[in-house]
Amino acid sequence: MKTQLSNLAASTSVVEPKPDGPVITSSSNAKTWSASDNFTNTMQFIQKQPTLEAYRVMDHTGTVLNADHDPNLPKEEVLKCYKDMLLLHTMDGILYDAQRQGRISFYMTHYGEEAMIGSAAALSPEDIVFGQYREAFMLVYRGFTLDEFVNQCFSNELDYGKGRQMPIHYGSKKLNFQTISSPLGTQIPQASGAAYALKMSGANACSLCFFGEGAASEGDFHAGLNMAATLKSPVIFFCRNNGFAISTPSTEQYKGDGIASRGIGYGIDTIRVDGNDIWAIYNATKAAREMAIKEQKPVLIEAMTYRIGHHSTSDDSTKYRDRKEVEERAQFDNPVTRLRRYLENKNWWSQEEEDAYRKKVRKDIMTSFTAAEKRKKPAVKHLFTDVYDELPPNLVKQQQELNELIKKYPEYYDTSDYASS
Ligand SMILES: Cc1ncc(C[n+]2csc(CCOP(=O)(O)OP(=O)(O)O)c2C)c(N)n1
Repeated sequence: MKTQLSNLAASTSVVEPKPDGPVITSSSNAKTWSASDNFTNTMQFIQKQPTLEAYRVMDHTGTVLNADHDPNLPKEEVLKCYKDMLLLHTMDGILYDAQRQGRISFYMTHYGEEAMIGSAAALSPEDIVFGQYREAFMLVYRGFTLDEFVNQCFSNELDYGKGRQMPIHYGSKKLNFQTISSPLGTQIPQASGAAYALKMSGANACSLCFFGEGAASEGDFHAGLNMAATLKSPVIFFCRNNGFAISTPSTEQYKGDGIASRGIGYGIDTIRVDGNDIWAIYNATKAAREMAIKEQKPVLIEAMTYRIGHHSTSDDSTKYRDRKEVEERAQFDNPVTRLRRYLENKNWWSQEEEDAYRKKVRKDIMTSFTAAEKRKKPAVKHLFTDVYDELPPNLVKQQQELNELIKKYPEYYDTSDYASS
């Protein structure tokens, strides 16, 4: 008995932090319950809390509902956001069609989610962004060039991934945008880890992690949120709730109050916003960034929107949802139109400017597109580079065999389209 008690004491003793280790401060209201806490003799199971409302600044006519919430950004900044939306929209159209013509292998559009660019405008360039795959708006805003976009989609010799990834797996060290990896949810604990590193280094920056409501069903979502909450790490978890995970509607994805209720469950400051309202997204992200950095803690934003496009070029959404529903959404609650009306209300934009800008970006994209399509594919040797610092013997052997085969059977292994180095 004596031994058992001393074991118990050992297992509950407080571990002193090592003097040279990181100082971790306890944060939340989670605590050990004691006799003085709240107890009741009423037996009650709680099934539902009131549904969280979505914060909105501007309605579908572009009218700001409460002037105090208008971020009142300068004209140039608002125009940048709008022009970036138009560029994204035009690029989506061209690259989607290019896949249909068999010129690139895959593509994903952002139709209906263009207002997310408000999150880009609210961040600082040093904030580290982790995307899921539908976040090219962040790169457009941060200055990823059209050449960089299309070189990646064509997997040509200038693609940073050297042709080893599918289209839309963009990444940019220069722009603090981590390369996309499509296994769902993997970016979430990574973003928590990056935020913890920022905290440890005392940086004046946060990480921001995008994911869909579908990806929030992955175990990584829970690990990532809990890690950030308990370690008080400056990360903004940004859920794009567009109503679908490919063909699975969100009604079949969860039974609770969306993703926001889960943030609260993890003790994370949470807000739900109108995901088609650029200013709601901008204000929420700006405030979240300030809280995350100043108070060193995670924040969760759930942006409610609607995926107007198909999931990807591998999907035909008319098989599982009503075409009319999609058309109505596109027509009556379109984030691009909303911002355009805001601009028109201020007399900052005209039909002539719209026509001229659309024409210009189409031409610019086509110029990059034509050049990228003509480029060689990455050198064959890149099948073997970048994983190991020094190639292990089995890969050295495979590379030799491949080179011999290419030499022996040039009619089957035509490498003239591939760069030589
Ligand atoms: C671990 C894993 N499981 C399944 C898939 C296949 N998959 C790709 S996208 C997707 C749906 C994701 O939906 P959501 O997170 O809501 O993002 P959205 O596409 O709507 O933007 C699924 C199931 C995957 N890529 N990774």
